Amino acid sequence: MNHKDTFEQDGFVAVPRFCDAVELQTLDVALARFIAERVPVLPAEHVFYEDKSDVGTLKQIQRMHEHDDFFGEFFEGKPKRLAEELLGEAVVGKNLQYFNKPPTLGQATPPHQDGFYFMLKPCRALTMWMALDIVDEENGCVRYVRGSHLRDMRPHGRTETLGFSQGITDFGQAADAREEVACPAQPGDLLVHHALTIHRADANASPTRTRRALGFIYYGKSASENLAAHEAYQTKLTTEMEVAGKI
Ligand SMILES: O=C(O)CCC(=O)C(=O)O
Repeated sequence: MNHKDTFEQDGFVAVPRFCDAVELQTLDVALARFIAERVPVLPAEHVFYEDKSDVGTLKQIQRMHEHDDFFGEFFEGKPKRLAEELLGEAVVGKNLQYFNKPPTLGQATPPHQDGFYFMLKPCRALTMWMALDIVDEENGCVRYVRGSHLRDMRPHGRTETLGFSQGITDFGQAADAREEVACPAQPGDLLVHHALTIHRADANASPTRTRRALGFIYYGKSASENLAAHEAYQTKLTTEMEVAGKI
């Protein structure tokens, strides 16, 4: 089956070796530079730490494409072309994110559907997730519920997880367990999921290994955003995170 057919049938597709060793090396250098030079001056709501008093616990960076030309150009390049092929329409790049789960500290990613955060009609969007480290069951690989994008949006509620503020409140139904697929990945391997596909990840149980990845979000041109609701939610969330001392 080609990537588009697998994506449409399962709601996710794995693309091994999407980036080769040379591209990964370039991305790693750019990422190290970004963390050293840009992160210290980014708005607090774009950078999350497991422990904000310890810069070694960096767990998420938002909107990297807006803050750096290298990542801006990468975002408009080959991941975007693949997004257009998989969605079958022109797309708009919305977010380039960095994810890490530091050893022993990296928290679980609650089960969720990205579309719940995106607030789109129709819900035509996808997320790509590319491993920068070896990612397996021990350090918290991504897990998808196969075929869940063909069913409805599930109810979500507030979580305490910084960076993943909403989780499915009735997760754990028989089909969730039966259809869940763990997706270990090597550096450079790409996973792509539909915005309605349920996914989650365990905490990083490794005492030594990081679990770093880049995320790319693209919306189909046919999807309309409820911008007012989205901005209102982001503002409320930022206030809550500040009050809780998390950012
Ligand atoms: O890195 C993770 O654990 C999950 C990332 C994720 O949920 C996403 O990119 O939509």
